[in-house]
Amino acid sequence: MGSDESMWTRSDEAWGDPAEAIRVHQWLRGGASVRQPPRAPAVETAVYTRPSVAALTDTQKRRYIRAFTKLNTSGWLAPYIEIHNRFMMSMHGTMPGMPAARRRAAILQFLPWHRLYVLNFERQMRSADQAEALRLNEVVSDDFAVPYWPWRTYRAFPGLLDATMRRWLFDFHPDIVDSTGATVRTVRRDEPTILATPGPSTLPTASEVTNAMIAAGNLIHFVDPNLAVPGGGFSEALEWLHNNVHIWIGGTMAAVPIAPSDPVFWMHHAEIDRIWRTWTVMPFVGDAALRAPAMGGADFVLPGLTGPAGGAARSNDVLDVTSLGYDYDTLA
Ligand SMILES: [Cu+2]
Repeated sequence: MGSDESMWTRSDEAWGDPAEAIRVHQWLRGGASVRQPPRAPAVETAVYTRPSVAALTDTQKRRYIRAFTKLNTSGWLAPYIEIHNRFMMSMHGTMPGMPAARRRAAILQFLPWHRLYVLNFERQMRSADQAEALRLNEVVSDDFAVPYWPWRTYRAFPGLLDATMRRWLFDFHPDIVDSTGATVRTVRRDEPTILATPGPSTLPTASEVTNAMIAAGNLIHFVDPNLAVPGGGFSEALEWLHNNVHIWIGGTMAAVPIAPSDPVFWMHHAEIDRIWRTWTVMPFVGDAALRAPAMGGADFVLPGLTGPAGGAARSNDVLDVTSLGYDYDTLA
């Protein structure tokens, strides 16, 4: 995996070749039909709390590995990876060479699309967690939620700063299978870089995130009104910072079509989602439209995903996390 158009680029890199991006997009559009991920339960009555990776117990660490392994080996992870590959030009506004005409829609899709994506994954992981507990005659509470990796403060790969089981995730390099059960890759990372931190790093800082949220005491527009400056709106600025985390991990995480193969992907995206959630409740006065931009209206469909109540998914359906059945232990 190394073709440039599918690698995440850093926020300080130039845009790629538009013709190449269009070619990739067309190829994806014409590619093999994607298996729909199994539908998540339609209604959640509980609100699940996503914890920080810094607060995980050893038991929770083992349960994450176990559920991820179960999801992968049963072939249920494969459709998630495939969907991210297939629609990557629809829901990442910073893809190299994004055609100008598609850019605004892709920027608008980035946060809502990944919110629902992580939520569907989380529900599958919860089922896998319960299935494994049942198989092994264990009693565990039905409380699984994807942990978030707060890389602004936890400035290391998840686990490496912990007192116990420090390498629980670092030493986990699953062999990812496709929907037929054939192994298609082993998850890889740039381990020398990861182990060298603290040091020169593309991991975004807290002040970079703050700058993406607020300028001169006001919330930044969700999307820059005229799209003049790449990274000028909240969502796009956050997306660029998110790219830098992918690049810091390297290997599988740095390649857009396969990045969800790495179990750390989901913790990273939970943190991105938590930043969005935080931004929407920040106590700033101002234009409500800043926080809740036109998401293209009720028909703004999130491609490839099943909606929270089944059927097609729309951006407007995912703006309120508590109605989706989850929240975070802390907002920041
Ligand atoms: Cu993505």
